[in-house]
Amino acid sequence: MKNKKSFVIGMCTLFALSTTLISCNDDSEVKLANLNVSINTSESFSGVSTDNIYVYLENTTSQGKDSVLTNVDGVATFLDMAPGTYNLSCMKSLTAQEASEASGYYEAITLNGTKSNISLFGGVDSVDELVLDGKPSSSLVIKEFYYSGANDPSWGIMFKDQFIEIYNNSAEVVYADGLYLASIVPQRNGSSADDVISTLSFEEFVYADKIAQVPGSGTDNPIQPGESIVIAFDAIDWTDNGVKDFSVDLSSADFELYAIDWLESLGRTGSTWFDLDNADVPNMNMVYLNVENYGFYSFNSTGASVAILRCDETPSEIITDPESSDSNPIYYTKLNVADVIDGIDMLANADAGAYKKLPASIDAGFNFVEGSSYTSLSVSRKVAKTMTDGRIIYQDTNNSSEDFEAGNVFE
Ligand SMILES: [Ca+2]
Ligand SMILES: [Ca+2]
Repeated sequence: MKNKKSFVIGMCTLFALSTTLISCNDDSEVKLANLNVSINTSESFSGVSTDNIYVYLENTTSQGKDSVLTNVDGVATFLDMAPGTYNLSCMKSLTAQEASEASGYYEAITLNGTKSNISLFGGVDSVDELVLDGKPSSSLVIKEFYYSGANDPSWGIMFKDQFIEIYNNSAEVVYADGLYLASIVPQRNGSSADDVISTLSFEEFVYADKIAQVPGSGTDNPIQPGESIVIAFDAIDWTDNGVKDFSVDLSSADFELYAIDWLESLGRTGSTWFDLDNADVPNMNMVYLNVENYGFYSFNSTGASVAILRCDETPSEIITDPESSDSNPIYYTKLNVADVIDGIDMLANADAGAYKKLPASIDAGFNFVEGSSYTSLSVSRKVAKTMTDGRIIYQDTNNSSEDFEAGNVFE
């Protein structure tokens, strides 16, 4: 901070009303001002350290700027400032780890605190406050994923009750319109002794065998902060036939995965046994199914990886699985890792890490449910923080080993 000694002003009449000023002679010396600025954090970032942060004080007339570091109590003290009007500001950059510990949002973020047009009066010690806050861009997260299928002894449900829940983890409205939901492959996940580890590179691209898209023109499907949407494979009340201890009621799902009409429009055939259509639940727009006939958009019940994405153009680049045979080629659509908003690797068991198909930038770990398929177990994201208004922020460290836990889907 500059060392301010005195501030002489000719227009002393400006300050004539201040009782703290000394008498006003031709070259009178105007008393200077002191200011203590306390830095606090918004509720979202409570716990972030406020010491050793530069606080800037800018004179709105001269644009002269001073800066002072906060002490261990988060207070910056400006001494001997000229009376006048000032703008206050401070900022602090958090690493992804620091942001995660404070807020639950795992991404590097810059917090800012500003206040405009504060007045300093000569001879008066003032106090003020700045609140550090920031808006994370990570907004939609996979909150719950149920791929395993129902532990239903009658085998009436199988995996028809699969669903995924996508949650708005931010403080802003997010529109689901146009969001892509991709089943990430290869499906080999360590559940079979015949599974081979893929030779595909998962750094820049990931690969899908099924892609669907949330319908809408941009603002038709708002997700409020702390709210979510459920996308069901078959939007049926699966608890209806005395099987409520095994499954869930999906009849009020927000969207449904239904492929038959789309397949038939392409001259292909769907599956009326597995793929049901609740007329009251809007259908996702089908984009890609790698099975020519009798296909449907479900998830692999022995362990499924999934991603949500936003893409500038509809993904359309097809590749062949290098581990598939010439006589029975398996096709995938290539997706840019940079387009992925959230994704999780759910594999067969604790020993299946070699079958990961998402890069560490999206999911540094993996998770699973005990027993693999037909367990009535889903994986759910852990709670990171509950705001005073009740809004929950879910833990998102881009590591499903840490962020998710398995539990009964019907509880
Ligand atoms: Ca369906
Ligand atoms: Ca429907």
